[in-house]
Amino acid sequence: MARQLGGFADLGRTRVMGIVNVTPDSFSDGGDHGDLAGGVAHGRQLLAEGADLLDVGGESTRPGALRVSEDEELRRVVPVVAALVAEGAEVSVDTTRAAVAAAAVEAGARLVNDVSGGLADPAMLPFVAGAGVGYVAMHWRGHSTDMQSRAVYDDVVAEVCAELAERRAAALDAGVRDLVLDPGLGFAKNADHNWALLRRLDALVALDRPLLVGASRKGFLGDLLGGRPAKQRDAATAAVTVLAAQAGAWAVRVHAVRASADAVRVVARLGEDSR
Ligand code: PMM
Repeated sequence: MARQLGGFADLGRTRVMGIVNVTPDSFSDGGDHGDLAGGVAHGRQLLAEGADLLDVGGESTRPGALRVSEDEELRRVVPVVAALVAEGAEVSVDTTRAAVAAAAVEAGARLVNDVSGGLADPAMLPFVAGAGVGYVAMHWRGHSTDMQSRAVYDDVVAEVCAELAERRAAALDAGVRDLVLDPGLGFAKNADHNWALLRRLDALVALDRPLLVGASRKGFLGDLLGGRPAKQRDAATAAVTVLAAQAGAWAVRVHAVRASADAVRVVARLGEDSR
């Protein structure tokens, strides 16, 4: 099982990636920390809760969200990345733009988290290959403005795996070495699609790259819980973390770190006695 990623220490368990959304319109944090000081303070709090890695993003990808300009994305993301790196954090940048990835890597980010898997910006894969940083390729069928119209599958598990295998080939052909794959829960997927993918995490792990799972506070958990608002979906998120860790995921991407940090330790401890 390809659970480790070059350039990142083997923690002997699934990593917890804490989300630092530096956006005024993020669906789940309502822009509580949409500025530099707020973003940095939030990152610090997530580190204190046990985050292994902080994912800094400046463009909301919630369904229907409008795109922000590259300048605005740079303005939001780069100072927060630089400040958190200066505090010793391991940082990834959540962006589909090569120029933003480049500025964030320059500021010390070690992983590029691209929800488009290299499809949004043709300069992305060559940049990552040249920079020698890690790369997350997520399953994606188009920008958030109209992605839900693309949530059409005959067999969602087979199609997501096949499309991810294409992105894997494109990334490796471009020279990307340290590649993580992600099924992209909620991206051109309805709730049934998300559950089908979570039921078959083994098929995603079988793609033979480290796996990242991002279920945190997503709408399908709210649907399950009778329409509960985003910030009240963290226990369900931690339950998904258990499933992901048991499947051997490299990392989970979450808003509320502590519960998932505890959960990945429970799963790791359980695995120790069965070796
Ligand atoms: N989900 C969101 C944003 N970025 N990145 C990866 N790799 N995987 C995801 O599932 C993912 C992502 C949307 O969630 P947010 O708006 O709460 O950050």
